[in-house]
Amino acid sequence: MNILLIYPRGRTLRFGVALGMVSLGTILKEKGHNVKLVDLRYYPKGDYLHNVLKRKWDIIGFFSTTEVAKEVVELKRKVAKQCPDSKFIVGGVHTVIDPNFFLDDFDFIVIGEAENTVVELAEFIEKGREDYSKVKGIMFKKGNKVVKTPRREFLDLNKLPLPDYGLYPNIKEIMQQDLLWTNIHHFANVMITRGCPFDCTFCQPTLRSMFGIKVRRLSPERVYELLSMLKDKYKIKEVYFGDDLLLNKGLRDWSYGVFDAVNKLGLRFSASSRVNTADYDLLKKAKECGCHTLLAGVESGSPKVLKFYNKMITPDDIRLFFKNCKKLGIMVLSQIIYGAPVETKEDADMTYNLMKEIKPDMVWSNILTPYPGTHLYTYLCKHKVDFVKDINKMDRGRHSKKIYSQLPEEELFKYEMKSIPISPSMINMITRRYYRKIYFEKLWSLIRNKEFKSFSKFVLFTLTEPIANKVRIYTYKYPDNIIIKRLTRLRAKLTSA
Ligand code: B12
Ligand code: SF4
Repeated sequence: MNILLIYPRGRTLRFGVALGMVSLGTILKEKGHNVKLVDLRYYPKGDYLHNVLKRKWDIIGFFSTTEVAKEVVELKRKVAKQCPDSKFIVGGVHTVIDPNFFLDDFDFIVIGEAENTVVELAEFIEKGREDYSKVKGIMFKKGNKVVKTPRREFLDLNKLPLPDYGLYPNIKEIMQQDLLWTNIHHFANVMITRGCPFDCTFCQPTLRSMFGIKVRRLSPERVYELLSMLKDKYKIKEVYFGDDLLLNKGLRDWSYGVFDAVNKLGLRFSASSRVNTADYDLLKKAKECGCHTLLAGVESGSPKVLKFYNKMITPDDIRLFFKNCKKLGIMVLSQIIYGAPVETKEDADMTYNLMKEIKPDMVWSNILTPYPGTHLYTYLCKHKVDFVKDINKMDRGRHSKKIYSQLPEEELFKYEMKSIPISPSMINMITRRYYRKIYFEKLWSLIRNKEFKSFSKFVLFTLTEPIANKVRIYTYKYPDNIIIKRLTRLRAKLTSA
C-alpha cells in the first residue's frame, strides 16, 4: 500500500528527525509498504504537499502534539479535499490526552506507542476487513458509536528494526542544522529509551500514558549497532541523545555501556540530563567517551518552586552538577522556567541569581505552560487558579504568561531577558575560555576535514559563527520574529555548499 506520513509545520524548531515517524515508516516499509515521509518543518511554506498528493495514497497519517492539534485537523481537511479516498489516521502525544479531539475528522486515532498498531491497522485496511475493533490501541467511529479498543502491550525496543533516517530525502542537510552550537560536525538525534520514572508536575502523567510505567531501554549492543549504522550510512561524527536519563547513576553499567559504544565508534555526543542522576564519576566517564555538552533540566533556583515542580532536586544538586561539569570541561545548557503559580519575586530572583552563580554556558528560559493531562493542569483546576486553557496558546517557550501568579507578564519577560545574556555571544567568545576553545576546535576540524568548499565560505564562517550562535538562541526564543527568520535564512543560504 502507499502510505504517506505527515509531520506538521507548527511553530516549532527544526531539529533532527521526528523519531516516532521514522520508526513507523521503517517498520511499515519492512512490511512491504511504499512509505513517504514529509516533515513540513523542513519545507518552505507553499505547494510542496499539493504535488505529493497528486499520487494515490491509501493511508495518510499525521503526527500531533497538543500544540499542533488544531493545525493538524485543518491540514487534514485540506488534504482530504485532494485525496477523498484515502484513509486518514492520526497519532502522537495528543492522542493519549484527548483522542476525542480528532474523532470527527479521522478514520482512526492511534493511541500511544504505535509501531505494532499501524502495521496491523494497515493490514486490516489492505485486506478490506471491517472488524477494526480487533485492532488494539485505536479509537474510531462506527455509525453513531465510538469504539475505543484496549491499549496495546508495550514493545521491546531491542526488537524494533534500526530506524531508516533515509526516509528524509534531505537527511544530510538536517544532520548539519545544529541547534546546539557545540556540535562540530554532522550529527544525528537518537532516543534509546522510552518512559521516565520521575513525576514532574508539568510533564507527567503524559509520558507514562504514552510509554508506560516501566522505562524501556536499548541494550548497549543495540546502541552500538544503531550508531555504527548511522556512522556508515550518513558519516555522522556526533550524536544527540534526547533521553532524560542517559546519565543514570542507578544504572551505571548501562550508561557506561552506551558511552563505550559511542567511544568505540569515535563519535562525540551531547545529551539531556537531570542534575541529580549524574555524579562526578559518571560525568567523567561520559567526558572521556566524547561527551561535550549536556542540556540540564534546572527549572528553578527556588527550593519552593522546585518542590512545586516535583523535580526531586535541590539548588545544591544543581550547584554540584555544574561544578562537576566545569571541572571536566563539559559545556552545560541550563533549561529554566519562569511563571509557576507559586512563584514570587523572591523565587524568580533566586533562579536568576543561581544562573549568575553557576554560570551555565547557555540558558534556555521558558514560561510555564499547563498542558492538558498533566498534574499541573489538574492542580490549577482544583485550586481554581486562572490560566490559559486554549490549546492553540499552548506555546511553551514563548513570552506569554499562561498562569495567574504574583508576577505580572512584563516582570516575567524581564527575568527571561536578564537570563539570556548568559549565553554565547561575541563578548563571551572573547572573554570566556570555553567559547574560544569550542569555536577554534570547530574551525580547526572543518579545515582539517576540508569541509570548506571555498575560501569565501571559510571567511564567512569565521565572521558569522559568533553572531550565528547568538542568533540561534534567539531563534529558539523568538521563532516568529521576522528579523531572526531572515537572518537564519540568509545564513543558511550563505553557508550551504
Ligand atoms: C525531541 C522532542 C522535541 C523536539 C522534536 C524534534 C524532532 N525532530 O522531532 C523539539 C525540540 C522540536 C520539540 C518541540 C516541541 N515539543 Co517536544 N518532545 C520531544 C521529546 C523529548 C521526544 C520526542 C520523541 O522523539 N519521542 C520518541 C518517539 C518514538 O515517540 P513519539 O514521537 O511520541 O512517537 C510515537 C507515537 O507518538 C506514535 N506516533 C508518532 N507519530 C505518529 C504518526 C502517526 C500517523 C501515528 C499513527 C502514530 C504516531 O508512534 C511513535 C512510535 O511509537 C518528547 C518527550 C518524549 N519522551 O517523547 C517531547 C514532547 C513530545 N514535546 C513536548 C512539547 C510541549 C513540545 C513543544 C510544544 C515545546 C515548544 N514550545 O517548543 C514543541 C512542539 C512541537 C510540535 N511540533 O508540536 C511535550 C508534548 C506535550 C503535549 N501535550 O503535546 C512532550 C511530550 C514533552 C513533555 N512531556 O512535556 N520536542
Ligand atoms: S520532565 Fe523529564 S525528568 Fe521530569 S518526568 Fe518529564 S521526562 Fe521525566
